[in-house]
Amino acid sequence: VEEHSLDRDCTTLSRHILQQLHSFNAEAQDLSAIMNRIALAAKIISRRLSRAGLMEGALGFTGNINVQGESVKKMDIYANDVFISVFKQSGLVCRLASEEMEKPYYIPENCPIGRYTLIYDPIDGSSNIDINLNIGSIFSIRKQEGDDIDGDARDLLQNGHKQIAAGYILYGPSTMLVYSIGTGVHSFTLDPSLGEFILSNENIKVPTHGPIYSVNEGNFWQWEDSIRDYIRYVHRHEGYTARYSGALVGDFHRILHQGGVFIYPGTVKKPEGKLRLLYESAPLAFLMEQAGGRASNGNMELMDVVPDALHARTPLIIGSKEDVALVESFIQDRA
Ligand code: AHM
Ligand code: MG
Repeated sequence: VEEHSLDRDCTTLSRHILQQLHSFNAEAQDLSAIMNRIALAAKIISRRLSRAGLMEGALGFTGNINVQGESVKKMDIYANDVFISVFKQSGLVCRLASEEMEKPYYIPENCPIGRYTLIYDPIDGSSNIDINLNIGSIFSIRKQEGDDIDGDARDLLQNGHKQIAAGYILYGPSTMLVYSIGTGVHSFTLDPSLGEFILSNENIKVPTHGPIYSVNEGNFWQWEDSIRDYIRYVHRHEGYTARYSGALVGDFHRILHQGGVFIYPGTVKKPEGKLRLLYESAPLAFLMEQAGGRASNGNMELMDVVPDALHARTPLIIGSKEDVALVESFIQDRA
């Protein structure tokens, strides 16, 4: 027993990444170093969140409106800055693009050596921050293509297959980090006493069908008929249960383990839905496919969607294969 628990404590995120890489070329080393920095960001954000309710001025709004037209919270900015800080002087990441920044942020001392771009949503589920409910961070890593001399980062406007790694951090009762570098999906739990992420589940596979449907039904009046048809179907059949937390990362995490589908369709007010392709939908699509599930925008595979702007939005249907296909069949029926 003693030996077993020691082995467990030693299966840290950094060791795991090296095991997954199977090689020691330059890219493998870069990727492992990048993931270690992300893990540090996760620890710093997690530390602040666990005390935010006790700290003067950690919670609440900044009074500013971001590029999305949403009110910015202090934790959004804090978390955004943490990701920038951990990559300073790393020589790894030259550009960072996030929900909270209109344009990519360049770390001059890392350019042009840093050939990678980190695209992230520093706090996903911002409405949960001030009430101490689960929130997350989402990240995606892409290789910079071309020189980006104009600083317009046009090479980021490509499909989800360009991601070389993706993952999220879930700040819940414990802090978890879930990642994929294209070799399955693996989850880690932060042991605060060790300050390390320790392996929880390797090669997570999503069930092909599950009971969860996760959607903001308050938008029912704003949906197209096809989505209403699907929800009516669910209401009339046994075996479904609704779960919607207001934080995509949490809802996704549940579906990853229990199966089912998360849907954020287009609405009257937001025809492309709410979620952003590059730092919300595409990274989670990468993970869901790696776990044996699917992601779609209703008409095509989500991984094939090419954004026309850094902050482009897309409808999202993601989860178990059969459940995603069922939603799509209602869309096809109305097409
Ligand atoms: P955020 O990154 O600004 O918090 O927005 C994304 C969040 C998702 O986590 C969540 O699924 C969705 O927005 C909830 O939106 P709504 O309140 O419209 O249902
Ligand atoms: Mg956000």
